Amino acid sequence: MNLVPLKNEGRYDVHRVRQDFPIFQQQVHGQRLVYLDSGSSAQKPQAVLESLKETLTTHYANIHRGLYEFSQTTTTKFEQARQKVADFLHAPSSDQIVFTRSATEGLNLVAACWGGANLKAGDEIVITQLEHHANIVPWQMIAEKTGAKIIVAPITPYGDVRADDVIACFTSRTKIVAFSAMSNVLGTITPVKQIVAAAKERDIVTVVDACQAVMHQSVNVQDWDCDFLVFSAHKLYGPNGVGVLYGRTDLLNAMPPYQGGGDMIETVSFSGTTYKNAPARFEAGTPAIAEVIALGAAIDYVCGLGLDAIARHEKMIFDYAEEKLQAIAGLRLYGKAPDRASILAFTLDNCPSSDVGMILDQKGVCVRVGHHCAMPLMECLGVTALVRASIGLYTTTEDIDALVDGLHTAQRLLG
Ligand code: ALA
Repeated sequence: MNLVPLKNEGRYDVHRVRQDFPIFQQQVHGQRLVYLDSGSSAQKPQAVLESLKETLTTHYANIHRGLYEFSQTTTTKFEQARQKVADFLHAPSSDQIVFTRSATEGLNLVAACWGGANLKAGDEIVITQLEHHANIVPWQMIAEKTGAKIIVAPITPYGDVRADDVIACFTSRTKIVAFSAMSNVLGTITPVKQIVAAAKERDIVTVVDACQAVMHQSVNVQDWDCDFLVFSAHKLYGPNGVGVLYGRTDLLNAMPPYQGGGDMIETVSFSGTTYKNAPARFEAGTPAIAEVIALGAAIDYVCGLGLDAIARHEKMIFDYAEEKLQAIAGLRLYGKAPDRASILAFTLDNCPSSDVGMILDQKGVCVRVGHHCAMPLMECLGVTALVRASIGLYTTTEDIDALVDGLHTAQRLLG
């Protein structure tokens, strides 16, 4: 990750930032809320809640369909949100931004539409060993339909994805490579540019899962030069029910639609239907209107804080957490890739991870426990479950201290 070296100059006032998140006014089991599960879904700032309320209470109407003022206003705000997403990703055009139901739907869309139209028996799809199920299962489904094969690039024992190991999987039959820019389990940051550059030389289409990356680093699709990229709004401090698919214009417009319905057609008759170009081509039906507009508000919010300032803050918290966790006897941290961020996964010797999670909950500490939607990675690490603490822009050193305190309690009760 390209960051300005950490200097904690006090410009990022996390305690003030936390006041933007109403949820932190609450207690859990009579304890201060310690939210260390942002990798699963991030909390929402007031600006996002207000945006939802504003759309729904002051000008709500369906979009792209009404000539009346409310519909025009809502349509304008919806399309402004699309432009904000395009600017956020440094996409050349907002026409390359497709709103889906989730990042998962975006990956399914690419697998079904691009894969369905372009893959044939014997073709190869390259993924890596640390993918989330959402970047494994859609490829398995299209491989089954088309006769294509999945090739899995290995990770190192440190949980690192080396570009050379992915590139070594490329053959004359490789048609597409799909990989995560940042692991949701180990925090590993992958060498996106190197993998994409090598794929381009071989005419291999590239798909980047940026669900975790997007909340911790600046993402530039032109710099990465990827063909497709997905992320979800709810991890970027935005609402649920909205995913973003970025795609190369020529690829998007050559793909068949994902679903049929309103808004994606040019003309419909019983003798045949013609389709609009992207993004409408892939946006059949009424979308999550207020939620898309609120994603725009979430982007304004994180950009207002500053992506570099957030990343520097999170790095400070990550370093603090790593040092504190490493000092706990019997705690085993997973993932030692040289480039990683914001996520710490671990086990406690002789303490079942689910029990650890329940004890932490009693202390008001929210973490995710289990396979983290990455069973093949778990198998490769030789574990069935990990405890995962994930850091957000509101995480404090007090949160980490509470986690450490809870882990000592778990050891006392379970060990
Ligand atoms: N993908 C989310 C996670 O890692 C749900 O927790």
